[in-house]
Amino acid sequence: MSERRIVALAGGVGAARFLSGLVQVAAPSEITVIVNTGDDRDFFGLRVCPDLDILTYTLAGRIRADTGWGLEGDTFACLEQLRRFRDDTWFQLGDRDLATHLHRSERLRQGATLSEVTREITLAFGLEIELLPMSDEPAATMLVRSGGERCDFEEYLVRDGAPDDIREIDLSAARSARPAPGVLEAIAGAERLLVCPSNPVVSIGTIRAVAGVEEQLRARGDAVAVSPLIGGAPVKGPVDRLLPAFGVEVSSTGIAELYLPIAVGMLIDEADRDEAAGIEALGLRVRTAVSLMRTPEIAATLARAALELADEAAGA
Ligand code: FO1
Repeated sequence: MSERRIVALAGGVGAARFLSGLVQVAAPSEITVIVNTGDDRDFFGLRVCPDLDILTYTLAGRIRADTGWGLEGDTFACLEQLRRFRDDTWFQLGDRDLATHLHRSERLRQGATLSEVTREITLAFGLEIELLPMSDEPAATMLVRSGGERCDFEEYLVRDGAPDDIREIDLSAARSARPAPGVLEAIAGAERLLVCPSNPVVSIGTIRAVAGVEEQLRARGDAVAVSPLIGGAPVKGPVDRLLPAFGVEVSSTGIAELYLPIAVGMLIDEADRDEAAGIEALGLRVRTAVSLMRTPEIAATLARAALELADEAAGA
């Protein structure tokens, strides 16, 4: 069990599985997670923070296992009833999940910051790990589709099923958002800095876009990133449709190039071992590992490998 201060950059499902491994090999009280809020938006007047909730529910052991989001055993009576009044009910918000959004929305209306409410919610779920939203200000990722229309990330991913029609990814809201309190300090003070296996563009790229964050990450340049690809394909989510829109090759090598300015090493799946030499030639230390986190044990092994690579790079 390591006692060093670990900071991790995280998006949703892949990061949640990785972090449930990390808390087995490092003390949760020593871990701070900086979480993407680019997917956040209102549904029915309620503020929904998908990645913060996916991490919270997963780390609390309450996540819905088959989807990787929402609460296990949840029901959808409220959503069913809403269909009587409207047809924009494409985002599956369960009845118990709605309690989180109701509480968060009222606290925000009372003037609490997203950081404060996130702390209340994670403590209510008994978490010791610290989740920091990347910003307390609006930072929604917007996508421009091939016909020129703009939409938010959940409209693209869930309403439209993530088609291959992205013309542009607009992170300008993140760029004009200030980092939440503690974010820059956490990065500067971290003994080990990890990038979870999340979408490098719309989960990690959003965190990097927040004012002042990229400079901090580059000043350190010692992050260890876990590739979200296996055999050049994403385990979940639209990485293969988003990377090309960002001008990045859909491979661990392409992702390595994206992370090069902030990283010292990278974990890639064993299926991509033939890319290891090329990634090392870029200047990154590379380790291959089993990265399909089918069990908590596999997640713990992956997290341990990431920490060992970070220790090695730090000369520990
Ligand atoms: N993803 C879906 O593909 N379909 C859904 O209906 C859906 C509902 C949902 C509700 C709450 C929540 O926290 C996440 C939810 N997600 C759903 C996941 C989400 O769209 C993405 O996984 C994250 O935004 C990307 O990390």
